[in-house]
Amino acid sequence: MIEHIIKQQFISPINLILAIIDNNLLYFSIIVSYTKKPLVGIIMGSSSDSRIMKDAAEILDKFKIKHEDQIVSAHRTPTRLDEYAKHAEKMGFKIIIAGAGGAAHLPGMIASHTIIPVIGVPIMVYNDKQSKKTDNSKFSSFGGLDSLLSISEMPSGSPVVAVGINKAGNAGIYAMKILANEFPELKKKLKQHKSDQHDSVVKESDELKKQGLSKFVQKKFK
Ligand code: RP5
Repeated sequence: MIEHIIKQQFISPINLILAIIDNNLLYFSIIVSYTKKPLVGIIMGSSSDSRIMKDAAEILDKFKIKHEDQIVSAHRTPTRLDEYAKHAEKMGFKIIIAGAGGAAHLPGMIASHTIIPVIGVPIMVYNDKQSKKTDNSKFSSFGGLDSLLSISEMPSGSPVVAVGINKAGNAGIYAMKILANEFPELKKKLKQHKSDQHDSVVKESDELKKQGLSKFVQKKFK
């Protein structure tokens, strides 16, 4: 059993001692290891995507899952994309979350270079980096549908899963669900997350019932 723990890639001496103290050695080593190395690679096609993609990072941070974040553009840095896929495999990422807007080829192209599962985040382009641009030019012409279809309509044999437009937070939760198959402690946290969601909806419903619909809306959305 201890040999198994030593073989775990990122266990530090102190964690090993702690694990030896613990009766359930394997279980403890698993808890420790998922907090020690990046298991998820987050990439995005442009810095303009970062304000959306941070939602994925925040969820992973909340559950103490390490991630590595980079900008990789399928169109503007094609060789870097190839290198990134190799890097992701070398790092041992279990999942890649890839966000892109417009002609969103990043998730699909990364998936074509690696067997690591890719979760695509379609982004409604919002680029206000150049102040001279008019308001219209800040947004993609198709409101994110362009990215959603670019990501989801992959050819047979080369799948990428897609979350909703701008729903990077959901990509983070989905990544955790995949990781939970390997890390039992995450399963517990996800169950707690589900139960918290339930409680918060019931709480709001109680308030709505008590105040009446009209007052509830006035108060909540003033
Ligand atoms: C895509 O083009 C990026 O993912 C981004 O959403 C979109 C616009 O890029 P910028 O013009 O904002 O750099 O490749």
